[in-house]
Amino acid sequence: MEIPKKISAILIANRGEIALRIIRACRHMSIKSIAVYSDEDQNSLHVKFADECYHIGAAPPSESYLNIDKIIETAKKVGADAIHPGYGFLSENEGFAERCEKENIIFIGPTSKAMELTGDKMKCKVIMKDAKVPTVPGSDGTVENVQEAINISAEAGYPVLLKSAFGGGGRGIRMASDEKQLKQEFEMASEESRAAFGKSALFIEKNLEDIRHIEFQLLLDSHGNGRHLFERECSIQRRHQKLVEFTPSPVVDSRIREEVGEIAVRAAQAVNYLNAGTAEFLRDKQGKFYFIEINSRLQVEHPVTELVTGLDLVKLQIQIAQGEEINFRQEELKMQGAAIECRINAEDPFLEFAPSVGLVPDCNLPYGPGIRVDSYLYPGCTVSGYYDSLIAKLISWGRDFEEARVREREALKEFRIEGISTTIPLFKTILDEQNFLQGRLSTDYLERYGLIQKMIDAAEKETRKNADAAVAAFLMHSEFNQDSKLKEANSYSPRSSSGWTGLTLDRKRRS
Ligand code: MV4
Repeated sequence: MEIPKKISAILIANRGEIALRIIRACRHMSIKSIAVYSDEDQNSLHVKFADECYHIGAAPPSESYLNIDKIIETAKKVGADAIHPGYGFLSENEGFAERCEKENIIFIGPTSKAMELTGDKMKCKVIMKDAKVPTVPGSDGTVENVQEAINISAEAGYPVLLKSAFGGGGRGIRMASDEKQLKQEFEMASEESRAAFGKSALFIEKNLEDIRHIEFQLLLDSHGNGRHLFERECSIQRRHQKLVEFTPSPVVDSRIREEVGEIAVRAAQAVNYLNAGTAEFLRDKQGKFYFIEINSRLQVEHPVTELVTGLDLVKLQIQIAQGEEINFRQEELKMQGAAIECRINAEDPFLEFAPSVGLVPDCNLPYGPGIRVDSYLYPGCTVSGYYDSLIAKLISWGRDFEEARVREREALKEFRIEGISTTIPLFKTILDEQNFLQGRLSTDYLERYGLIQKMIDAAEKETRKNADAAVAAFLMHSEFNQDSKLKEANSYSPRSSSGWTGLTLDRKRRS
């Protein structure tokens, strides 16, 4: 067998918080970290933190972080023997992994062949059925024509979903409640799939209702070892973007964890998966788990798993990539406590999550027992509109869910980011919401329980409280300054913006 080569320098083909996360792992392993950056990221923290940094192009991702030729050329020129793709950008691009393989650069992730299989949901599903991994009832591969679609749907039972084999993040999914609708949707879905992915490759699944998204973290090495690192509950999402992730899931006990975890490892082994990955499941209200896909990357929410296992997933990725064997048995892994992550995005949750970019003149990150912040923010930094809106991950750990929840909530209150809008107000509302507390979650959690309205109500209440405090302070002050101008000002506001009447103000003044 080939003698495994120790990695000495890693080029990080990414930016933001995940680039920093990877740089830290490099430092812990005495590996040289090499950052690349676009015009927009000249002053970004990953550039300042890395051992070396190289400019790779203009701000648009296609000219920098997605520019395969430029990244490979840089890696070779500067002597990087491995590339870590992070998440997003080139992380799930099998062509990029293949290019690395050809150029003799270690791609820190699965093989291009495994990525091709995990990227093709339909091929993947057929393999899973053969491996006795439970999948959603529906077609065994692509559905070529309307008649076939009708037959399969009748067997699976309506409503059904038409899914594109090359979709992702909810793209290319349509629902049909009956045969008539199926006929219409099938034509439109074929068209859409052809426009988006160049080919019409549709499959059909029974539509599962009232579902949770629960995923299992996986690690597989080149010696044939496969482990699962337990589950993450990711049901709280908006438009297929996860907002809050935590572990353990309130609907997973140790028996289910063991059972579904083993299925997840089997799923990964069926596609010869290597390195860190995630098996995604949908859980229906009967409590049945259905495999939907394997994500062939390190995920945004990986810290939640790190906090309850004590493992360093990026370090493990690097060790596996350089041929090392996983040095713990499944039975040795113990889930310790609970962890919660909120993805803080530079978006305005009061304005339908419109991106909010620009200078952050000042900020304060929270600290304290059980608090971890993965972020690229610093006072005076700039949030770019060219890239995704994730600016910080706030992760808490507690001995149980309640302790983690309180720590997370209080840390959210400490978090201050000036100059831009963020999703923090929404998280404050979620972290105190009854259904969240009770673990009553589903992929439509936000709409089902009116979380946006609850956030707006809370903000209005807060504004009112602040206005009252301001008026009270003003009046308090005016008592010691009984000049006519101030008295006049008081009489002009019989009702403050907060709804306080003059009468209530008077009562307050007397007390
Ligand atoms: C489903 C489904 C219901 N039934 N498949 C959306 C994205 C893709 N990863 C899978 N998705 C879904 N597939 C069947 N057969 C519902 C969803 C779905 C969803 C899944 C996970 C997390 C959030 C979601 C939000 C809406 C729909």
